[in-house]
Amino acid sequence: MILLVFLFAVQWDKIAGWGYKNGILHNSIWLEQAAGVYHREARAGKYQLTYIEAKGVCKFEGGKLATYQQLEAARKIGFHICAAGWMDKGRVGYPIVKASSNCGFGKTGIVDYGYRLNKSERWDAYCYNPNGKHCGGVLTDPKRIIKSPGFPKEYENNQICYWHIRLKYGQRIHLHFLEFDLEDDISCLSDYLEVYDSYDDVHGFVGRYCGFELPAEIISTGNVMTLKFVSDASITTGGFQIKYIAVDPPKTKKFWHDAGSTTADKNTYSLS
Ligand SMILES: [Ca+2]
Repeated sequence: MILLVFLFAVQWDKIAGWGYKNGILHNSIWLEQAAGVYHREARAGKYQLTYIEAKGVCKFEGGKLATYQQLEAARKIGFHICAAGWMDKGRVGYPIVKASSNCGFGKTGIVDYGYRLNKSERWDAYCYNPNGKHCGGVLTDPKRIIKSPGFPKEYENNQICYWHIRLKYGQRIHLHFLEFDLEDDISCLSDYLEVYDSYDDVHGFVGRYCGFELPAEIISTGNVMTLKFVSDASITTGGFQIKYIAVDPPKTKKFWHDAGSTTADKNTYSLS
């Protein structure tokens, strides 16, 4: 019995690591989606979710683990992911559109690992939710505009979005707030944007923002940054637009002088 309690405590610790903090589930990283199917990996990285955890990740966002047929339907419109994930009923596989010897054994189709007997194996998750409010993503372009979902329309209730900016090693990220309007309250408990100077939303907390005052510009210390947007169940406002630009490592003093000016937004495109 003591052993059981101990095991439970260890297990709970693990879950708590990617689970609830301040009433919010810090579940996973949104990666890609098509035809209502999403690929998600745990915040801790690739292949970290047991079957139960994968189910929980999808359920929290109002979806379910995708069936084989749903994954195949997504694959047919170009959903190609080189990472095995849990599907409905404990099946594991991944969708391959373009044959490659590095991934999928040179075949196309769903690479099917079958129904797993051991549900404690750790994989990613494929969720299905045709009504999901999609937001967030992994951004690797040197510049981009990040918008709250639906911008310039008001964002919706009950949103959680993560944007992970990952640039080249040595580069830094310059965040510039263009427009900002989130439900205002003193402690930003209702709707807020959080900025983290790190890969996740645990380390490197920079600030939590709400209301309609434009936050000051932020420059990362490294080449990764995480933005997290949360809205609660009532009252929405205009949302935000944030531009980021890659700042290359300094070469000369002159470079730094020039770093603030940019040739352009001509290549910038938006993501909401
Ligand atoms: Ca709200």
